[in-house]
Amino acid sequence: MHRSSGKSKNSKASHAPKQKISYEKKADPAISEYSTSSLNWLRKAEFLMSAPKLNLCVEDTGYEIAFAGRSNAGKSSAINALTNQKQLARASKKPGRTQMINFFSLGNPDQRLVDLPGYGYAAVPEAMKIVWQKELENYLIHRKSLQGLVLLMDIRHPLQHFDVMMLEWAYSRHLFVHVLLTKADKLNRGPANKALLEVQQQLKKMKLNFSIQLFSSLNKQGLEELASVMAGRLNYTLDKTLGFDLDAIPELSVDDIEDEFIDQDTESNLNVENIDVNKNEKPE
Ligand SMILES: Nc1nc2c(ncn2[C@@H]2O[C@H](COP(=O)(O)OP(=O)(O)OP(=O)(O)O)[C@@H](O)[C@H]2O)c(=O)[nH]1
Ligand SMILES: [Mg+2]
Repeated sequence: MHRSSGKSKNSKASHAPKQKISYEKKADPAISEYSTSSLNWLRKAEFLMSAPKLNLCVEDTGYEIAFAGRSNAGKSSAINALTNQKQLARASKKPGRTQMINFFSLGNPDQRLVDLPGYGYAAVPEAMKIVWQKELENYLIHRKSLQGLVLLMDIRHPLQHFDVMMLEWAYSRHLFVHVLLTKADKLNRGPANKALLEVQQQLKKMKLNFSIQLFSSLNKQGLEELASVMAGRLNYTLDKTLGFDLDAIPELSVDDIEDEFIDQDTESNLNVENIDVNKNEKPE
């Protein structure tokens, strides 16, 4: 509701011709039709299989996009938010939850999302870590259907050593990367935008011209943007026969938030390399 201007009836303004002013933000109809339709399509996601190693993965045909990032960055939660399914990918506040390469089909086995185990988590036994990292590396190097990566970084600790390695490696392999600064809900809007700008500038300095956005699985910030990127990269074409109402996605209840998003933020037990905690972080 808009407040009255407080001007008297006799002021000049009251004699001016009345203009109807719309305060509604105008969305770009082309973008929003594609992104809402993409979200609709992503909701068809179904679990295909989990593989402990490359030669046990689903057939290497079609297109797939893998969600990569440090342990606990929010990869599994992002897949669940994107597909609007609470437990499609297994998220957990315990770091190191995802230990296999998990495949999800999108209404067609030749269009897939992949949830990868996280890297940089030092609290798993060394021998196990070496096996995981080796399998992850094998997958990333040899998988022909891999189109690119969604690289997730906690907005409060972006561009850690392994992230930079991953970005440079993807660039050298001509894979696209779409960067998500996750858990954006942990910062207020100003500091979140500042962090986005800073990471953008650092990527530019490294001559890594990748797309980047803010994201929160908790409040679904950035969902439409991510859906459009995924759909575009997986060759999804708009199906005008499907209607989709973004408002029909159920809001998370307080209970859901408590169950799914009690992020212990595990800096203390994560034992990852040089975490740089942002001073602007919201209080827990
Ligand atoms: N506040 C907040 N918490 C989040 C968000 N996304 C994920 N979390 C929490 O962060 C923790 C880790 O989330 P996961 O999705 O399991 O992270 P992951 O990257 O898949 O972790 P690994 O499988 O160990 O590699 C969980 O406690 C989530 O509830 C978010 O957008 N906001
Ligand atoms: Mg996971």
